[in-house]
Amino acid sequence: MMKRAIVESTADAYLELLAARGVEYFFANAGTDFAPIIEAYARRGAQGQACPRPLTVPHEVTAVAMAHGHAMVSGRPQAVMVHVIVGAGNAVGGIINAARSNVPVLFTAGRNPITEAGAAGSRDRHIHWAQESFDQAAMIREFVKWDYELRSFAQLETVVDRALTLAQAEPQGPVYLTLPREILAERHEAIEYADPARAAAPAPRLPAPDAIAEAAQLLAAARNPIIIVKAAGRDPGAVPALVALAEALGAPVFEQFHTYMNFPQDHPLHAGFDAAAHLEDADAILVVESDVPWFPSLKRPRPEARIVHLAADPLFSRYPIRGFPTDLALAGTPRLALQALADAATARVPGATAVERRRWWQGEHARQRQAWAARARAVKADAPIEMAWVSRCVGDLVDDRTIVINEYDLDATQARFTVPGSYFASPPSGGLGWGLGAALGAKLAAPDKTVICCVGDGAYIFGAPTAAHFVSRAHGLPVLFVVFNNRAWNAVKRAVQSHAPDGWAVRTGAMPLTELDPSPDYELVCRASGGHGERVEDPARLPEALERALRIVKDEKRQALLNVICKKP
Ligand SMILES: Cc1ncc(C[n+]2csc(CCOP(=O)(O)OP(=O)(O)O)c2C)c(N)n1
Repeated sequence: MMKRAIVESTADAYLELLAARGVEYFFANAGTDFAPIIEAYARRGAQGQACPRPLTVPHEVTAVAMAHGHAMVSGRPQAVMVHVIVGAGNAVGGIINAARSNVPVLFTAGRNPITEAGAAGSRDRHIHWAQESFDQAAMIREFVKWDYELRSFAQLETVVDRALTLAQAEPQGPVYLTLPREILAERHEAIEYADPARAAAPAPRLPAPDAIAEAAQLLAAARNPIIIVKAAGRDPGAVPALVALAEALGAPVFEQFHTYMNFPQDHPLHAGFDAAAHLEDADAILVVESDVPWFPSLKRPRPEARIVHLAADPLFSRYPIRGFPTDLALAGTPRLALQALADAATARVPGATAVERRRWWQGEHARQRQAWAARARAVKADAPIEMAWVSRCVGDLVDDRTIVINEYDLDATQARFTVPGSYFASPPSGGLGWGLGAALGAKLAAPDKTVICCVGDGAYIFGAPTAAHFVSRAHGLPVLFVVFNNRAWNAVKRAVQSHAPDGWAVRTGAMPLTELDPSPDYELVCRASGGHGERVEDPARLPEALERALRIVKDEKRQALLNVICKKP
């Protein structure tokens, strides 16, 4: 059906289309290029017309991470708009994260006026000369699925629909649209467009039946099959399918470097977070949505082990190098492919075999959990506080309505995630600064859930905290932030230790470029935006401090931050 909407400009028509296509939020960090957009928002607001809700986000790192966080929870792409090349420059790290996480984002930037005079929107600020670039998308083209510059009003519907469908086509990811000010400012009276859209992302895909049968046969024939998974839980529907497959095989599931909740941690076949010790015993390995199932330089499977990779893009085709041995690659929607494999495996694996294997792994599962619990008990009274204890205390707060965003330092062995869509960890690309914004975006997408954001003190600083706390207050997004404060970049220290275990840095104890001392009073940064902020140094008082903070988040709907002073590495 065609719809006709009254508009005043291209910018106005653009907002009309975004709203019609279901984009709910417009995360914006504005500049002079936004003038026609802001004018259009004002008109549409005054006249009661639908728009994506505009949110001022005073740093691009936060804006992109919010769109990332929203989409990873809701599954729906949102719009981000930043200021020409300089705003895009600040956003690049976040776009790299979204790309490597396969999260759809409609990333947009104003395009500096091209004309020096003569058009509505021509240059009228001194920056308009220096902010033009030869190829605005160049700085980010490698990490978006598509980029385009809006060239005329006539193509607006096609461009918006193409951007949104490409972002949502598997493997999903960000797209980049630049919006020249003259085009946005052009006067128009109406736009006619198809409503609903005549554009669609490809439907979910199942690998060919004979490939499923071959993979099922390969796994069923194994004596000791194992499953390694990282990001299948990006689609919460993949979790029950993975459970069905693991049960059909009686095979353990290792969440290796996991970025999502993929498999219930309390399931007897959940075998923890490190498959390395079992690689040599495995004669068949199913690698599910995992770019890095092991480190070949440290430990690899036996050469004769048969290996199946299953993912939307099992070759990880945007990675320059990735050479994990592969006997069979299944490309398709993990939810469908895993269920098909489960059905095919059930028919091939004798029930008694699955039960016997499961019994063995169940014992392993129980031993593991006891060891993890013992670790928390052993350090619970340690001062300065051990991160394992912080993790256990945070883990104890997790219920069926909790979402945890983890950008460093929550040790998943000390928590128990059992609900799909309840746990999100740093993107595979590891661009720091993601956590705070992702938590705010998650809260926006799931306002009834409790959102807890775990960050290292380093990650906290990268997350543009003043902007994040501003957004929390300004847009009513109460989140509990827990800063695991070890006053260092321990990840960098660990890299030095493993690079040169007997080297100068280890022997002398001198590790320049890794210290975050003196540590700021991070709790005050949250308080500066009306939040609750508390510093915690006594391990015994941590549980009550967490509960107090959580009550403030839930009852008073105010953000809270605990600055937990942890042992310095
Ligand atoms: C944008 C960006 N810059 C630098 C790094 C390198 N880096 C990886 S981890 C890390 C330190 C993180 O510190 P913190 O959050 O305090 O956690 P910790 O390592 O102390 O556990 C750094 C600087 C990165 N991943 N991303």
